[in-house]
Amino acid sequence: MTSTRREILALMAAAGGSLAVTGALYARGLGDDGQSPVALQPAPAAETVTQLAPIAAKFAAAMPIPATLRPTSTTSTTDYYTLPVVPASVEILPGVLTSVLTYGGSFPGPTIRARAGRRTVVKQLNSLTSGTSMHLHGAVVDEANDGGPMDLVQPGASRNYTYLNPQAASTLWYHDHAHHVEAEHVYRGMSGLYLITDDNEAALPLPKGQYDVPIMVRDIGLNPDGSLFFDHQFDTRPQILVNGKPQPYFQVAARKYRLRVLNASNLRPFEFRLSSGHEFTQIASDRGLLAEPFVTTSLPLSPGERGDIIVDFSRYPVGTSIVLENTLFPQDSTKEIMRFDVVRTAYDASSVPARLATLPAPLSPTVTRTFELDMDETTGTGRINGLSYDENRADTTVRWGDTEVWEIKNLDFIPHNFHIHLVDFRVLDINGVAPRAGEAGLKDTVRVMPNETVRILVTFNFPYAGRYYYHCHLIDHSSMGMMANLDIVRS
Ligand SMILES: [Cu+2]
Repeated sequence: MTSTRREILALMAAAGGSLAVTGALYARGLGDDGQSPVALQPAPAAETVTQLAPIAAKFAAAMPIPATLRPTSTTSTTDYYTLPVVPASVEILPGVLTSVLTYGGSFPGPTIRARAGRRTVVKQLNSLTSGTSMHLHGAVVDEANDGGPMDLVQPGASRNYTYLNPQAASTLWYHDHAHHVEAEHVYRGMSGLYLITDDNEAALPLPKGQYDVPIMVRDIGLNPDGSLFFDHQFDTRPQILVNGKPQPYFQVAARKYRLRVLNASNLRPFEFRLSSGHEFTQIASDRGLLAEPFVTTSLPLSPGERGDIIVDFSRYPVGTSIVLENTLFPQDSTKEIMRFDVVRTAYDASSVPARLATLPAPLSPTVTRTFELDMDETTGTGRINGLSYDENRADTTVRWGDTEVWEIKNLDFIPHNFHIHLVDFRVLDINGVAPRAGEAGLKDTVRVMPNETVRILVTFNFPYAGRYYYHCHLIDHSSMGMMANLDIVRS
């Protein structure tokens, strides 16, 4: 680890510590039940809240695969689902029940599988005591179904979310977005995968079925009694979970697997590698397949980003174990993510073709804008261009069809990232340097590390206009205000 990284890690912890004592943050948080909004009150002093449960024994739990949600009915055009938001008790630490907030009672939520061009309708019933708003991250969706921060499903109410899925095969995820409580809702369990496939992907000889595996990575902090600890800090979340279980193991055959890796953490960026040091092949990023496969030894993902990789376990003899490691700010408990145990051989007809998808050609920009991200530690608010989120303010208005360059600057010593609803974009450069091939495909979230300026190219030619949003997807930051309104207008 370089001294720079040590400094950043220390500052991440320090920033969280100072934020935790800001009363305004807690005033808009939830009560001890993790549901009820609490009245204005001072936050507890940071030094009173440091006792956490010990890290669970690593590689002791089998990695579960989130269940696929079954439709309640289907027609020739539409799949109908019911996905209630309900509190639940789940076993995260072995033998201990933890109260969480879930979609459909499971932690994480069930996986919804969709097909490009086919309609998905999700009926949502909110059984919590606070308002919710389900955002489908990465979806090309109209404003009314985007799950915006102010578009709440009130306690006891229900509504339908309708997705037309006019987009390519991609690994998306749904999560809560109710402003000021989205960070706590997501932290307490409100997220799940939404996988879109299409004819192009289906025709490729990539690993499929049981060899196409979601790897949903997040961190969490638990109190000694097993309840969740939540305080907007980075260093009070030392327990790594994959698909809801602590540092699990996963038994694989000696063949190729497609791993759909999602960083579902609130604040923690990762850089994944295999403990063997071997290469793997990245085939997709946020918004679908790359044009060509990218052979690499490293997969960096900040919160909300996705990376699909092909790992060929046939190079390992049966009996071998390979650990998925994190090389970014690796504290003792966050260095090892999970373990793959090669337990059998298997026939493998899959392959990674040299061409994966045809991406739209980048268009020439006519507008350039700059966005500066920072946390105001005196008030505990997140800001974009010096302003904290205001639902009544028009921040950025773009013309439908325009192509723009957005220059995003991180003014802080802590990591941020940048997510835009509805659209996808291309990363042009990071501090003037072209992105790695794995980040050169279609993205909807890009990390912006300390001292970085990232330029992206975005064309607002998706089939919808209206009010959308852009924000830091270190979601505690957006819940503190690092978010703004994006109005796409047809002229
Ligand atoms: Cu941020």
